[in-house]
Amino acid sequence: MASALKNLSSYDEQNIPDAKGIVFGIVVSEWNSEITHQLYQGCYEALVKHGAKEENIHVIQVPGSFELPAGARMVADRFKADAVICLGCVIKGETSHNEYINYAVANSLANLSMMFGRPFVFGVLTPDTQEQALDRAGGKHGNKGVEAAVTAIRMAALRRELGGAKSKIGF
Ligand code: DLZ
Repeated sequence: MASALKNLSSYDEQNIPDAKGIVFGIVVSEWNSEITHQLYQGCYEALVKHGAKEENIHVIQVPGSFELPAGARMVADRFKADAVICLGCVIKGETSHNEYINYAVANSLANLSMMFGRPFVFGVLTPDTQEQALDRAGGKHGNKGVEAAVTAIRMAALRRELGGAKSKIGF
């Protein structure tokens, strides 16, 4: 299993594009806030570390992960965000509610990405236990908020690059 082997959030910091000039939206779910606030912290710090301006990072909170896509749409419309990062944590319970939420959020964010032609990043933890969540929110397996930030920067920069005259991208 991949998570047993490494910190899932490690990445080559030298190969991340400059985030200066990119407008970001971050949508944070209030459910399991002790986890999601850690994800947010990691995400925000990673964006700033790679050059994002604080005035270009727009943050809202929504009640639960199910509301992430609607919140993401609002942020995209209101702030003309180049990339929207959605942060949540859905912990498996006794019923299958987690599956309904996770599939709905994943599908909706994929649809938004296609509709808007810009990244709507799935930064939602889907653990079986609180411990697994903590491990991925600044614990031994890193911080998924950082991964989500890096993905948003890379995809927004790719879109920016494709708008230019280059004929080869990523080589
Ligand atoms: C209802 C619910 C449950 C049981 N569990 C979670 C969870 O683990 N993580 C999460 O982000 N949200 C949860 N929610 C709330 C739903 O996402 C949503 O806010 C409500 O169903 C209202 O639409």
